[in-house]
Amino acid sequence: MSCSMGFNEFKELWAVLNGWKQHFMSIDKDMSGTVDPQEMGQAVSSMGYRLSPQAMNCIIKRYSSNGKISFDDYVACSVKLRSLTVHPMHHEHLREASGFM
Ligand SMILES: [Ca+2]
Repeated sequence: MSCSMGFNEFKELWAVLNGWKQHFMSIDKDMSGTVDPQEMGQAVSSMGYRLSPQAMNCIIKRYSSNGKISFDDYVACSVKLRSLTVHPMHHEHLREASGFM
């Protein structure tokens, strides 16, 4: 595996990050620069995820500091959600996953 990143890969990554940044800004309704649990809940459902309030709480606890989610945490959280939902049994999986997140 190559460790160097080509320009095209960089461009792709940049586009992905930019998309996340746009999304992050769009869910930060009060433009505070952080996403609070309520904003995150709306964001998660707008991404098409259906999480129980318990699972949502776990995610917020894991990824926020003082109840606020920064952009970095938001990206980490999105990646986590994505990695959980590629599993074909993702509903079961999410329920289980909420135990360790
Ligand atoms: Ca906010």
